[in-house]
Amino acid sequence: MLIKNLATSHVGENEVTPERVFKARRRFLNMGAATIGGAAISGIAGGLLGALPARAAGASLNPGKWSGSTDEPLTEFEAATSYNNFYEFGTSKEGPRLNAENFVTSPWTVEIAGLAKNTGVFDVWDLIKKDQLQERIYRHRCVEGWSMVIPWVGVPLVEIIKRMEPASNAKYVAFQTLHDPERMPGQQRSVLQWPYVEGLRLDEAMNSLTMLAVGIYGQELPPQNGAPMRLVVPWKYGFKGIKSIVKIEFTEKQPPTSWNISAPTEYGFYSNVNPNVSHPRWSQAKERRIGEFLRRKTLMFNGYADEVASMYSGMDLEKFF
Ligand SMILES: Nc1nc2c(c(=O)[nH]1)N[C@H]1C(S)=C(S)[C@@H](COP(=O)(O)O)O[C@H]1N2
Ligand SMILES: [Mo]
Repeated sequence: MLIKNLATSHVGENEVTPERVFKARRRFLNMGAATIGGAAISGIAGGLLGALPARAAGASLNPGKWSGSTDEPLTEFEAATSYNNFYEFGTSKEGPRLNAENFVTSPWTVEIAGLAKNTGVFDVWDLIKKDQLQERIYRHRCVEGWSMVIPWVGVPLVEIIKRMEPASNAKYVAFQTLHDPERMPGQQRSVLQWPYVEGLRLDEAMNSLTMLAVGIYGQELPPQNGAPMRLVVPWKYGFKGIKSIVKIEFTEKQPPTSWNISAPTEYGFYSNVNPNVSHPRWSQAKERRIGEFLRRKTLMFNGYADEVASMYSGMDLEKFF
């Protein structure tokens, strides 16, 4: 019953028209910003923020550059921060920005638990050092069929994992979002089992592309994007990118994941972007880049096959979807 309702609420992008996003795109083009280089990002973000009344800009960050960024045009800041999935703050795309506006994310602690040497409770800004941040521009694709290009700011998860010294029997990493229905009103409804949980195999977590992000567009994450810290796994569907993380645990067994719990025939543990394996209710062959009108072909592993395909060699990706 619950699963049925849920399954219908997570619809393919072809069934919705993100009209406000296209409007935002036109405004953006009117600003005459045709190309955006890494250096111009904060200026652009500042300009777009200026167009948004009554919203304070997040604290700015000073990330170092990273050579692997895609050079595709960035999604507009406004679209990336107003067209979100974050069920803790409502199931619509606009809900998270409106309902998370006053979500307080400071102070914030993260528990590191399970099969590792250096477990404990850390302040998020002890875990993630502000002078070690990197900016990485990644493609971001939702299973619903839309995609974006986002300049994330954060650190490779592998650096944190190495500091924690996982035990030899640690095979997976489990992640958990804050559970606090007072502060996250969406948790007062059973649209998902709370708290939101996700997981990666240890080698996936330690792949150099996997990031813990604390910012976008040169500033701290807005609440709707998962402040203060969220996961970014660019070759997987967006739902693996768990937001507002309070716990990271090293485990021996494969951990449960929220979307798999809610609709196991639709969402598997791996959730790799795979144009050859359809979602049961719609094809994954194409996607709509937010801000563009024509769909484009979805790339295997979201275009990151060179970096990640070897982790899945010998696996039947229709079975391990
Ligand atoms: N805690 C939590 N994390 C979450 C979600 C959620 O509902 N709750 N939604 C996921 C989904 S379906 C997507 S597509 C991405 C969206 O990230 P964005 O809003 O920054 O684009 O967040 C993921 N992380
Ligand atoms: Mo998603």
